[in-house]
Amino acid sequence: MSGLDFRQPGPGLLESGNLFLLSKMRDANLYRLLKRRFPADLDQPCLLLPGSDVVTYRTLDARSALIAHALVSAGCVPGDRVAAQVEKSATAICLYLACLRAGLVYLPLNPAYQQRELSYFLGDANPRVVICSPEGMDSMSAIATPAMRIFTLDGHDQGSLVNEIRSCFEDFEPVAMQERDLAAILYTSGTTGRSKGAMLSHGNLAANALTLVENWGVSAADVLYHALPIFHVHGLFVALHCVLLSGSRMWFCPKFDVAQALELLPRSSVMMGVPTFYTRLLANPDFGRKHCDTVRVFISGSAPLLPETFALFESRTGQRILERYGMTETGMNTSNPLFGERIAGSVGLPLPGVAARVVGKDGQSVPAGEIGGIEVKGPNVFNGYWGMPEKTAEEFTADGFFRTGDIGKFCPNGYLQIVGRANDLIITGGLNVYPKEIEELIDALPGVAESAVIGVPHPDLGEAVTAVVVAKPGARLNSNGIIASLKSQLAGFKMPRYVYMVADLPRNTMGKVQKNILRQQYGK
Ligand code: MLC
Ligand code: AMP
Repeated sequence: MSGLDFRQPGPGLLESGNLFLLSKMRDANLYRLLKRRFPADLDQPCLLLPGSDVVTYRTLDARSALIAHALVSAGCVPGDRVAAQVEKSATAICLYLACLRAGLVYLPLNPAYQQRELSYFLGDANPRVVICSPEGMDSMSAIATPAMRIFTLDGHDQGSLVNEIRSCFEDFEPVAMQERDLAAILYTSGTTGRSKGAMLSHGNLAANALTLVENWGVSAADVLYHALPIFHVHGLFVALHCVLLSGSRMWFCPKFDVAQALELLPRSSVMMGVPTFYTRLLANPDFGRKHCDTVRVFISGSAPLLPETFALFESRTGQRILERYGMTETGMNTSNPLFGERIAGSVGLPLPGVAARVVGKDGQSVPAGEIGGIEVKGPNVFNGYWGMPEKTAEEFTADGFFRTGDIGKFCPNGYLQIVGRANDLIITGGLNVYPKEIEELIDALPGVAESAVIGVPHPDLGEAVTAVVVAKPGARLNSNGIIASLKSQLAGFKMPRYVYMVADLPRNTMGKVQKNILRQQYGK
């Protein structure tokens, strides 16, 4: 690999009109599209596992076929959901590809979720098959229904799922899909405390992936540094699809680790990360140009990248981070350009095929410079929320735009800037947390009168979950006790990092808690 010049941008992989061709394709199964873009020589590596092995395109193709057969043998038929709460591994990627091939709906779940959280997802999505870690088997069996088959898979490609596939065939003809047929359901936290399953179709994923490969010039010469989790849009769709669609390869790392990043970046050409990846790199005094010489583009998203981080990164490395904006429901919507000005604090221009507008309270577009709600429309925008037709209808305008819940403005040069969010969403280390879910759990603890959960600025995570709690008269409560009581009920990333006990919460004349005052008070 050392002979490759990674800095050369790849040629545009799409001729204009390809999206039109995509819409005319009789079979919209995403796997069929991906496979067509695999290298002609299937023995080319796709996943580079640091310190050990490589996984070739041929292996991905064969292993995903085997798993597809196993899932079908387990009783899955097209449209069935397959839930996976598994560590990041090559087999987990094959499992996702197997679902695409068999027309099954992939439902990835954060391994940090606790039984209470999982129980909701299984109840809501009613998967036909559930795959969990061997350690999670007992807990999963306790909440699964008798109709659900459970398999195990660990982070080292072992488990009952792997045992199940040994006797099957190494080919599997992708099931014919329409563009609107579901490929995946990804749960996003909801303002009411109830998570919503975003239904993403084969057409949504294909359209967004084709656009990104072209826009970011991803080519077979690229090597992506992949340290993101694979249960979210960023790591599973944006990063993986860019690699598979360009026939390139990636360092496939279990998680983000600065020491490993310093070792692998000089052998990479693209990095995709949440802002915490960048602040952690910058916190290492050794990090600098020598680690970035081969990298042609650093991409950031999922949470706001502070202009200070952008500037510091440029002064240390000479590279201007390319920030883009997306969400679970839409995939990627806007991006700073590969060629042209990348502006700090801006999420760039609408991607080709994506219409974005900023609207005022009356729903009408506002002129550049004015702040309003961001709405988007395009082939990337999801089908709706699983089992929630009313909620889906509420989030779309009459002319088909999706209300993102983000607040922003267009600058006169056409670049979009995000200035806030319409709701109380907290983004911590690129993961979303809605306060309501945590407030409900805290309020249910004995001795708690009420609580308010807010995000406060945090140098590493962007925002840190913070709880402000009022005890009932006479109750003896302390922050450690509250944290201990929440631990078994909440995924670690949702746990409050700080808990403050107060006599009462600030309220406005309507009686509503003034979270802005709390943010000012505790955000220092
Ligand atoms: C882990 N922890 C977190 C956390 N991640 N706490 C707050 N916020 C987070 N994001 C907690 C754990 O519970 C644990 O707590 C402790 O931190 C150490 O856990 P860890 O697993 O070792 O953490 P670490 O490896 O440091 O992970 C931090 C991270 C990771 C920021 C590198 O969370 C990450 O990779 N985030 C990326 C998320 C992502 O891909 N988002 C994309 C969403 S898609 P304790 O108490 O047990 O010690 C999207 C659309 C778009 O938004 O536009 O892309
Ligand atoms: P998720 O629901 O996890 O997909 O998170 C989507 C949300 O992340 C968006 O609605 C935005 O609020 C936020 N987000 C994603 N990318 C950016 C970005 N570049 N800048 C600011 N916020 C972002």
